[in-house]
Amino acid sequence: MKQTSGFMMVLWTSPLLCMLLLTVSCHSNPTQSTEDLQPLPPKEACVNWMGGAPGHPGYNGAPGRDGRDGINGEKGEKGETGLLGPKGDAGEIGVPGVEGPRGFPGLPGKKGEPGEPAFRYRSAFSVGLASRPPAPNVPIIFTKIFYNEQNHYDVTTGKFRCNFPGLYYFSYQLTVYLKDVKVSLFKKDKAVMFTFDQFKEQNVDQASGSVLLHLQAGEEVWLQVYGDGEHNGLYADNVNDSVFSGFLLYHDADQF
Ligand SMILES: [Ca+2]
Repeated sequence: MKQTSGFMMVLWTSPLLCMLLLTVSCHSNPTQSTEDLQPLPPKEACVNWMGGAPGHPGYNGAPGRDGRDGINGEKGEKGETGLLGPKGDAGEIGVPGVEGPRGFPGLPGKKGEPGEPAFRYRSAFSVGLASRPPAPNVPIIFTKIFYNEQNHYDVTTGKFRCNFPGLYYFSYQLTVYLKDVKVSLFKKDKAVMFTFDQFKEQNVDQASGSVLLHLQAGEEVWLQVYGDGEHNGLYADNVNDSVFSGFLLYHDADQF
């Protein structure tokens, strides 16, 4: 072993000598057996050789392979806070919340458009006695006009003429003076209502009556003295009136 090491040292320090040695003495013959290939001990092979000058240092070998990974080091200190990331996607719609308290009243709205008139069909009159005494058995003519806007009462005939079929209200308030009064209310040439008031001496009396009548268009209503002609004590002056009135209460179209 020691000899081998010495021999290797000589080979290392003297490449030229080794080359010679291998060429002259140590190269095997192709015909020799495996045992014959064993190199001769350097002491015997190179005993008579003169030592040469030391060779130059060899070149550095190729870098070795990377070593194994080392053991993990200790955990470092916590780093600084990173930058804010991008905004995430919108979440799902949540469950509706509890109903809130009642709010304050709002401002009043705008004024609406005018509606239809409450009375689309108008018919009314109120007239008074202006000349006396009235003639018996003919319509009493009232020429003092309190109201007759639609002219449905004819001051020349003393008759009210129905223009709108429906229910009408008629009334009269008469002053009785000097004679008895017998009046009847006519509808379409037939007396439907009667009033009789007896006059007393040194007195002024009143007679009145009212009625609801359904009229067809064109039918007429008026007051008339009935009897033998001695019962026309209807009276009127500047402080006493005898008034005949009537108006449409319900039009037939408004009954439904
Ligand atoms: Ca009387």
